[in-house]
Order: sequence, then C-alpha cells, then structure tokens
Amino acid sequence: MTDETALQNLYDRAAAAHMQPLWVNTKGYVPREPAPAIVTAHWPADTSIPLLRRAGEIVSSEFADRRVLVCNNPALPPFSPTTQTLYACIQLLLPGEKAAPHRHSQNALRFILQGEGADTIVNDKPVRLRRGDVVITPAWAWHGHVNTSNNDMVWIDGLDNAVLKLFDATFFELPPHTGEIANEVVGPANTGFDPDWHFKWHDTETLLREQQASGDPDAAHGCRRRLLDPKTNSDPLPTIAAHMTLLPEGFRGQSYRSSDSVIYVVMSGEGRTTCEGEVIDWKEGDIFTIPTWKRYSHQASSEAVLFSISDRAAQEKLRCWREQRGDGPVQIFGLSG
Ligand code: 1HN
Repeated sequence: MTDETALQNLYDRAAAAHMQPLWVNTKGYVPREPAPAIVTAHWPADTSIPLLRRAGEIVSSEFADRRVLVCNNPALPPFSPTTQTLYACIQLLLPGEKAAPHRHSQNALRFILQGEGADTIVNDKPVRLRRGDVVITPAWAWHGHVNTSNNDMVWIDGLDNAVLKLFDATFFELPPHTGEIANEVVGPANTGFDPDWHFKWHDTETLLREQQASGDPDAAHGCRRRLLDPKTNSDPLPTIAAHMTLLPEGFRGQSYRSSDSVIYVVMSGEGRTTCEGEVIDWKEGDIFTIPTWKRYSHQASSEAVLFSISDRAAQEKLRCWREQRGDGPVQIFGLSG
C-alpha cells in the first residue's frame, strides 16, 4: 500500500467506526474567530405589526395559546431562532384576553412595546405592564398573561430556547389541574416573585437621563444601562443580558464589535445602524439583529431608545466574551478569574 492508500484506508475505517481524524479539519473544530451562520436581519414594524394585528382578527388567544410571531433569522431554516442562541417574538394580547399559565426550563423576559394595563402573572403574582417595562420570567417560573384593560398590548418576548436546545435539557409543564400529568419534581421550586424582576420604564428612564446629564455618553453605545439585579449586581437571567440605550439626537457612534450576537428593539425614535456594509434604517417597533463579531455603529436622527438582548450573560460565564472598540485592542473578559 502507498502512503495515500494507507491513509485513506485509515480514514475509511475511522469513518465506519464513527470517528474523524482531527488533523484533517483542525480549523473546522477550532476556528480562528467566529464565522456566524446567522445574518444581519431587520423586521420592520411596518410589516410585523400588521401581520400581528391580522393574527388578532383571525386567531383567538385560546387557539394560539400565545398569539406570537417568531422572528426567524433569514439564514436559518423555518422555526429557527432569531440569533444562534436567542428568540425574539412579538406578542399581541387584546382586551379581555388571557394566555394560560405554563412553565418551562427556558429563561424569558418581556419588553412592552405598546399598551398599558395588562398583567403578566409570574408565580401567581400579577405584574402590571406599561410601555418600556421589562419583566423577567426565569426558568421554571409559572407565567400567564391577562388583559383586563381596554388597550391592545404588544410586547417582545425574549427567550433562550436555542441554548436549552443545545443542552437538550428542555422541560415544559402545564398546571396539574389542566389534566396534564406534571412531573414530580424535587428541588428548588421557583414559586415566588422577586420585585427586582420588574424593571419599570420610569426608573430606567430616570437612570438614563442621569447618565445623559452627566455628559459622558459611551462612544459606541451612547447612554446605556445594563438591567441588573441590584442584590447581586449581575444579570437576572443566567443566559440573557438586557440593555436599555438612549441615543441623543444626532448621535454618531463609534464602530464596535463583540462576541455576543445582539437583538435590538426600537422603543422610540429613528436612526440607522450600519453593520459591515449592511444598512438598517430603523424606527419605532423595529427589530434587528447584529451577528457575533461583526463591526457595527449606530446613528440617531432623532433621540432614540433601544432595548437589546444578547447571550453575553452566558458568554461571560463561559469566559469567551470579548469586545473591540474601533481599531482599539480586543478586550477579553474574565479569563484571569
Ligand atoms: C412563551 O412561553 C411565551 O409565555 C412567549 O408568553 C413566547 C416563544 C417560544 C416558546 C415559549 C409566553 C414564547 C414562549
């Protein structure tokens, strides 16, 4: 046998044994840097809100359980997430409607885009929702929604389903009285409600305005607050970091990149985000994504408020998170700890 045929023979026998030689594709196993499968994508409110309202006319909340349209990254097959890790969904709850309680091992949060006066009920505690509020629903917390107000409620659901899918550790449960047999679970119950799970827009705005008044906006992100649990000063969910950003009118941000893919939701205002040649002109209610490690910059033509979620919380725990501002050095987070 020549070396070539001996090698091929080895590879064939390895493949038949479900084994691959690492050296044939080392960079496939250990890429030099991220090569995201997702693309920069934009879900304009001009398209998403009319679709959601049409669903409101022809799909009852009972039928749907949740009247939710899922933002599917265009580079991924149907029913896939918004980024490689997170889902952004847009949900409509009309006056008088309910969404029945359930719980699951995915972590979730809600960001209220339109309306006021419905409640999300987290572990039996009703939380009154207003535009700009963020409500945290951690893994295995019971949650349902009730709209006793006269207002149509539109909110964004952010979830880490794709992370749980990677772990293949997803569980879902309906309350026992619905007849579905609940797993008998022994362990921490997650049956309470922590008031720190409710980030009220009034409080967030006050903090952003204080930052604005201090006159020291971040060159890339303007005035920005990470929504943290004040008791631990860490992200309230283990996987999802959430930020609220205020871009002053005329803001032109420095270019920036980071290893977390980000989903932005425009709460108010108008502007443009440029991401490696892609231009996203956004306005109120729009959703857009920035893939991992792509350079992007924001511009605001009016004062604008952006809500964003990313998998940074998980990446920091895994010690892979890094960022770069302009052409400055790459900063690596948490490797020495
Ligand atoms: C979910 O439970 C809700 O509780 C919303 O309102 C969106 C998307 C995927 C999986 C579960 C909700 C969801 C979801």
